[in-house]
Order: sequence, then structure tokens, then C-alpha cells
Amino acid sequence: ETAEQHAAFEARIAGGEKIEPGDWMPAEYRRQLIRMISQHAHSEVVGMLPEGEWISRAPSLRRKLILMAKVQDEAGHGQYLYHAAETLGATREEMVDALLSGKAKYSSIFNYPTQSWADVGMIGWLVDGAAIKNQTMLAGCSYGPYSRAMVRICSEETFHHKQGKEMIVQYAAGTPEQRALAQDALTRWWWPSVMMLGPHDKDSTNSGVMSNWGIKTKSNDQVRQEYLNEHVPELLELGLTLPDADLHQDADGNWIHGPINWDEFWDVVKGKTGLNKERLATRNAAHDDGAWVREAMLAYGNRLRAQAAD
Ligand code: BYC
Repeated sequence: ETAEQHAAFEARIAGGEKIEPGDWMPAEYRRQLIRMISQHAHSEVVGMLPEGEWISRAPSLRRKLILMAKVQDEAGHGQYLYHAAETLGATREEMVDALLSGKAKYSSIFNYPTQSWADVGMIGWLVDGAAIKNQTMLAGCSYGPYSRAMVRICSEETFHHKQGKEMIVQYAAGTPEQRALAQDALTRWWWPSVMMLGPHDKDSTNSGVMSNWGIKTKSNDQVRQEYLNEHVPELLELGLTLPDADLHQDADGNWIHGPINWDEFWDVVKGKTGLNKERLATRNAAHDDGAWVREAMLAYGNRLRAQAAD
């Protein structure tokens, strides 16, 4: 890598151009993108599990159809993202192996259990809400395939966000039991969703290089602030209580949260607490169960190629 190559690359980014597959890029730019896009893809795939558990227990046909559509969307997001990482030279096999063997990270949020139906609504509102804030920022990123995948994913996530919010608004105004379920779900999902947006900027090891190269266009704390400013007033308006005694608005109208328990965050990321082992066991079982599909597709592909060669 020469200084001239770096300078030309950085000038393209400064000029707002998208970097496309096949263009020259620094090895570290490629490595960072593969790291982040593959983690993002794994998060979509593992993210199907906490809500997927509730498809057979949905309270009505309407809720079941919506949840099935949402979970299917997450599988589609995983697909676009694995493809985006493939444009950088990563293979599907190595990415899937990294997930299944526990080497790869995926979002901390999916190691928390879903304990009631109201969790499905709360995940839609809070988790998809946090994801939209983060992904709207990434839609402006400098790598073309990732940025375009984010545009489509965000429009689908907007539906996920709305269905979750609609459900919680209804339960918060419902029977005392429904209200209690909504409150309990909020109490358990609030802090994990705030943490999901990543460590504070001062502890965000990757942010420097990612911001310089236009992959991240806002910092973790900036995105978290946007997330709080949108969600806190809406949750309070429903008469729900946020589990943060220090939460307050500053003079600029920003909602300021109390201290975050980062020990909990890192324990969950590293699988010391939470459902990491169960999630990986479920993914491994699904992968093994799907072996016959991969074999059949390979055999079919080989037959087509052999016919074409005749
Ligand atoms: N969980 O330097 P930092 C969805 C790691 S799914 C686990 O700030 P970065 C949905 C980080 O990887 C959408 N690990 O990292 C699906 C790094 O470790 P490494 C999920 C985390 O990358 C189904 C270390 O901490 N969205 O919406 O600059 C149903 C230092 O952090 C987490 C994405 O994946 C975490 N939460 O910034 C419902 C978005 N946070 O890799 C919904 C794409 C940090 O150096 N990812 N770490 O070993 C990103 O935008 C960025 O990766 C983050 C973190 C903002 C999350």
C-alpha cells in the first residue's frame, strides 16, 4: 500500500464518493468492514431466535402473521449482509463457521431471554428502534454495498418498529395484567437496548479508524443520544416507568441516562452470562438439519453444469 494510493482513496471518501467492490481500498478498511458487516449479519440471524420462540404462542392470527413476516425479514437481512461481506472477499463458509464455532461476535441484545408475549412488542419498539438509529447512520457509510443494504433494511425495520410500538401502546392502555406485562418487558429490555449501541466513545476501540474512513458517520454516544431523545418521551407518555433513577433532561432538551453497567454488557458479549451457549446450540442444530438442503443444491448445480457441458 503506497502513500499515493491512500491519499487517492481518502480523497474519494472526502468527496462523498462510494467505494465499490473491486476498487482499491486499504487492507484495514476491508478488514473493518468484513468484521462489522459479518457481525451484523450474524446478529440478524441469531436475532430471529428470541422472537421466533413466540410464533407458535402468538395471541391471535393477526399477531402471528406479523411476527412471522418480521422474523422472515430478519433472515433476508442476514442474506443481504452476508452478500455485502462476500463482495469484500469473505466467504460464506468462513463467516458461518466463525458464528457456529463461537469465534464471531453478534449483538449482545440477542443473548437476553424472551419471557412473555409483551417482550415481542418491546423488542420491536426498543431493539428495532435502536437498530434503525444505528443503521440510518450506516446508510450514509462509504462502502456502496453496505450503504445500499442499509437503505432497504431500514425501510423493513420501520415496519418492525411500528408493529412493536402499536402493540405496547395497546397493552399500556389495556387491562391491569396487560399493563403489568408491558411494564415488566420495558424494565428488562431498557438497559440492554441502551447498551446495544456499543461502548461509550472513549472506550470504542474501532471508532477512530471507522469514522476517518466514513464507515461510521456518527459515534456510538451520538446515536445513543438520538435513540433516547426519540424513545424516552414516548414511553413516559404511556405512563410507563423507565428503570433509571438518574434519567433527566438537560438544558438542551437531551435525555441523559444514568451510569451503564458495562460489566453486564461485556459478560453478555463474552457469553459468561445470558443465552450465548443456547443460541449457538440452536444455530448449530439448524445448520446440521439443513445439511441435506445444501447437499441437494450442490448435486442439482452439478447436474445442471454437466448438462450444459454435454
Ligand atoms: N454486542 O469499537 P466498538 C437487528 C463490540 S440486528 C456485541 O464501539 P464498533 C434485529 C465490537 O464488536 C442489528 N458486541 O465497535 C435483528 C467491538 O469488538 P471487536 C444489529 C459489541 O463496531 C433481529 C467492541 O465491542 N446491528 O436489528 O465500532 C431482531 C468495541 O466496540 C456490541 C448491527 O450489528 C454489541 N451490542 O461499534 C430484531 C449494526 N457493541 O469487533 C432486531 C452494525 C460493540 O473489535 N454494527 N461491540 O472484537 C455497528 O454499527 C457497530 O458494530 C456498533 C459497535 C455500533 C454496534
